[in-house]
Amino acid sequence: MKEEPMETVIWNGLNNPDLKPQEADTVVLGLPFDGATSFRRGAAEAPGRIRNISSHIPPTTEAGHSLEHLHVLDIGDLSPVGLSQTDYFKLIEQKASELFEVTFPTFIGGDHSVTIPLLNTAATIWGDNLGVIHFDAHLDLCAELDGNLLSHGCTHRRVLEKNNLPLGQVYFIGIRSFEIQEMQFLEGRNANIFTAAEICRQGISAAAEKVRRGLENCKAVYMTVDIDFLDPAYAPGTGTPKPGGFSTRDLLLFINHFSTLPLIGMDVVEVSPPLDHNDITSFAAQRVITETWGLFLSRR
Ligand SMILES: [Mn+2]
Repeated sequence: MKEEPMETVIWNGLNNPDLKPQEADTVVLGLPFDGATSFRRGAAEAPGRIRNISSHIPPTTEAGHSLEHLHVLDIGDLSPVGLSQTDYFKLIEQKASELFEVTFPTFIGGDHSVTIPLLNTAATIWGDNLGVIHFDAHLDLCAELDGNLLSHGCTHRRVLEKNNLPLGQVYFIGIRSFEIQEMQFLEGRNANIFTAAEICRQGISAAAEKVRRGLENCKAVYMTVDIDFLDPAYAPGTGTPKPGGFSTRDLLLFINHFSTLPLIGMDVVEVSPPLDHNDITSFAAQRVITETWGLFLSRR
């Protein structure tokens, strides 16, 4: 039996390596960096693993819609080897800027620090027209963590202080962990924080509708999915799991609810294959990515 080359079977058989980025509905870029974690590593292996398992999944959504019309281009990984974190992030900004200009980029981390250059780039392009959906157990609003200003716990703090992205346009969904310094930062500030407990009380649809209404006037919305938004039962393979989270079904319900928002790009971060069991976490990430494509890109 003749084996298909790997690059054409990944992404549910949708990847077309002959496309130019501007011809693609989405360009996939792996960011295999896990040097800014506060606890356990392994997220650098996520892009390769998620790509790999994507090869056997049919090009359809869970609602039974075909994705075969989508033009997907996976340009591989942007390697951090030999670079300082600062230099690597400059490289990410450069690449992200090219991609945001011509397509819908799908970034695969990596730890959540890689979202710092991604959001900086998006905020530079869209300014205060940008809204952000942040699925996460954590706020990532630390001033520093373990002495690292570019830690995966500092993502939004760095973006907020550098650019003109207002705190009120970031929606923090699924939060169930607070650092003391984050609570101090939030004193006297209005942040859109939807805690896991509050979402459970309200129900997913009611909470999602509040987020959707809050973002409906934004001209561009970026979605960052830290896989630890999910309960460790649904995503055991992650560096800083936090019990009391959500099912994969809940996450897909949320994303479905946002399908009318002008999504301009996404990332999925913090999947750590060495900490995973039977690829549960990588499969969840893969599903989130292709369901998001089905919901948002099919209309383009
Ligand atoms: Mn997190």
